[in-house]
Amino acid sequence: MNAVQSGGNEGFFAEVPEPVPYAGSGSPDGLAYRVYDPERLVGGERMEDHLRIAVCYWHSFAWAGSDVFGAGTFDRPWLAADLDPMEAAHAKQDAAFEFFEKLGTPFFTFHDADMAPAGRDFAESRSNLERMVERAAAKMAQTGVRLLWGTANLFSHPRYAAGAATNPDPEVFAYAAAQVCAALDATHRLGGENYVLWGGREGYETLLNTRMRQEKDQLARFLELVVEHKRDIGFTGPLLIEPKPQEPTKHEYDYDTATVHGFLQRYGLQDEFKVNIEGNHATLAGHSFHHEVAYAVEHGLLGSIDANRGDPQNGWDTDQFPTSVEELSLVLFEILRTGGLGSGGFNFDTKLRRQSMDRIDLFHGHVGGVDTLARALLAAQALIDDGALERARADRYAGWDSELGRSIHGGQASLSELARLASDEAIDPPPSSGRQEHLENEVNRVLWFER
Ligand code: XLS
Ligand code: NI
Ligand code: NI
Repeated sequence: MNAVQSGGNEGFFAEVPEPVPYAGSGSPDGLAYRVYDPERLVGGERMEDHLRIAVCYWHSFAWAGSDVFGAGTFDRPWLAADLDPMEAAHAKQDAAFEFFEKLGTPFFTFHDADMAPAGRDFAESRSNLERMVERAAAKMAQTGVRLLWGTANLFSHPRYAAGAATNPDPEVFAYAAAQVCAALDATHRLGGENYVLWGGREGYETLLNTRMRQEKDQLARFLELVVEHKRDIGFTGPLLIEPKPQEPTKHEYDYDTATVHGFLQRYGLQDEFKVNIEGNHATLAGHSFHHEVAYAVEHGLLGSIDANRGDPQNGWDTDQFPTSVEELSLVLFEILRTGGLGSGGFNFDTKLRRQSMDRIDLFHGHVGGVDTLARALLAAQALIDDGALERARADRYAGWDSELGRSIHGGQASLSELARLASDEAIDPPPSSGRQEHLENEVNRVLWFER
């Protein structure tokens, strides 16, 4: 049986004949959801609508499990080297949509290069993409699967070794612009709800050959062009920047959410972009996932989430499936506090380990990740309903509602008046406990005993 035939009548995932069901907490079946029940209401909203889960095309269908030391290990017949590139792209798309449908989650995400093979020149690449996008549109109509976001791969091809928008050569900038133009058109055609820009190689390897200021000006100009094109074609979804501190470059300009925020403000782009926060990128930047999401929420920048995790003993982007309810509960707590993800979602930007070579492992990874998110959602809603954290925060800052607090914010109190107050009234505020351990216990009370 050749590779493409193996996706024939039985499909590529014949071991999973039916969509993964919700079977409840007692189920010993590894291919059933124990927590994720799309219809279950949480805080008045369906679980599926809260989480808006997406499967990514790249790690799951376009990667054969290679690493820098060795070749691919995965059983992925649609990636066989001897296939005709368009035929392989069709088989890959068949496998992807069969998987999306059987997993039963509502969305997917893709890069241009994941879906369609490169042609001999840009025009041929674009036409390959257009053909694959039409085919995807038919599959979406058939299965009901929707597009959370699209993006352009501006990092794999050797032309992008020195960056795309930040390349010293303006022809590379032009090529990248052409690619984003086509990828944004494709996203729009497929009814995508957001468009993502991850600047993997927008950074530097060495400062010895780099004009940082010029490169950032180029990046800002590139983003302006994307905004203009979005308006021209009538795409209404948010544009999202995905921060990451390094890898593949030694230093990425979009280091973390706060850096992206400052960059956007400096170039007057703060109303045009939000962020797509990835768990493993947060920890690479020396932050917690919770920190990055809280920063975005508090500054009105939260767009969407790439749900994954790193390995605490490794210093790189291992992109593992999330397994920590504790970590994700706090992430979801911040998201629920702000009223939800809007048009964003939880995208599984996740890779199997290289030894997980069977096709069925793709199900195990995703089913576990989805259940972890679902469990965390229940815990987060319980934390909101419980109110202990919110009450403690309100108490801690209550002084700012006093006359003094209001006069400081209102601009009535000058530095010298505050000095006078401190001396005339001999104010001597006592230090007060932050109650950290107590609050940690309160979180665990909810995580452990919430039903
Ligand atoms: C890589 C990024 C990438 C983006 C999309 O580290 O996470 O996968 O999500 O280009
Ligand atoms: Ni990502
Ligand atoms: Ni990543």
